[in-house]
Amino acid sequence: MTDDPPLADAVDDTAADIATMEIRGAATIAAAAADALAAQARETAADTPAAYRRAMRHAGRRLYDTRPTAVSLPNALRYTLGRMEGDDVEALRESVLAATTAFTDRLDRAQNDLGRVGANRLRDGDTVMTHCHSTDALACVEHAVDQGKEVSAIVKETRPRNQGHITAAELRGMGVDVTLVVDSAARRYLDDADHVLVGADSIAADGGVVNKIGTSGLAVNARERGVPIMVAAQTIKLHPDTLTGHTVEIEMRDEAEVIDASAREEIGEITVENPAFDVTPPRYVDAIVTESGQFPPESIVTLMRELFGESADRPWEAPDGTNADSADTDATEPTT
Ligand code: RUB
Repeated sequence: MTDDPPLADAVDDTAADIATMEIRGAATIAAAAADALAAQARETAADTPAAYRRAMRHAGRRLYDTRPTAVSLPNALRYTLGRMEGDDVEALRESVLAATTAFTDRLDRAQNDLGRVGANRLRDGDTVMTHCHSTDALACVEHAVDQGKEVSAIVKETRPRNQGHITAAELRGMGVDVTLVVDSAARRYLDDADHVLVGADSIAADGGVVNKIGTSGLAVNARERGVPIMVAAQTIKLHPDTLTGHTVEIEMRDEAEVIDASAREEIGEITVENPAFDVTPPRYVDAIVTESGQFPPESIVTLMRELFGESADRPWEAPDGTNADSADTDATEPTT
């Protein structure tokens, strides 16, 4: 067993910002993780290849341990650390830096490409209902507006953290008319909506969509009202572990986001639960819009297999599958 190698400040800061949601939203988290790994790649002072690989994996684990639900984070680590190769420190460094740059470019391109696909589903004069704040979903509206279509939005505020306010501000920036509603008003306003448009943190092999808590209730209501449900999600949201029977962990957040200390005191002994995400079953989803085109949820598994094969590796773990890192040592290094 060896001591953990030092982390670049950018890794510690990014991990802290993801955990506290200063950095939030699946795509943004993935981009920030790639940037942090690039900083680690540049700054790691390791003088042997094994020490360098250990330092990079340590950074990967620090980032991985922040929030559990958005698979874009492990997929970012998979993409970048999975391309770490070389026989000396400089080659390893170059490979990680090339991978982080390629990953970030790919993210930007994917969002742009899926935005174009999603925009084709929106007609001039349509109204979308949104939940939470999704950069992938907003890319679809932005492209529709760029195509000259007039789009309006009914924006759910999205308790407890009100990410709907971010969505409302960004839509206004695009010149979209916005009506903000409390979450419980959604069903009433669905009659005025032509689409429900949401993003995703993870998509399971069966086409189930993991997104901000409240998405599933919105989808059920929308189906009942006959309003199509469109999920905008680039392929880094596909969760490869679900191919092998794993489920997606739903993050439980602090009760302080739901109720303040004095109200809690006043109410008396209660349990407060604060799940951050829920799962919308595939039967309530009409289309998943990705950079590779749009898919019915049932066929997303084909795309997932193409991209990940049958199983996904975890390059932030040591080669022996543990976090001990003792399995990866240079011949000249002591192993204890
Ligand atoms: C954010 C959320 C977003 C997805 C997709 O939750 O649920 O809908 O992450 O976002 P939180 P994007 O605020 O808890 O991170 O399309 O930007 O990846």
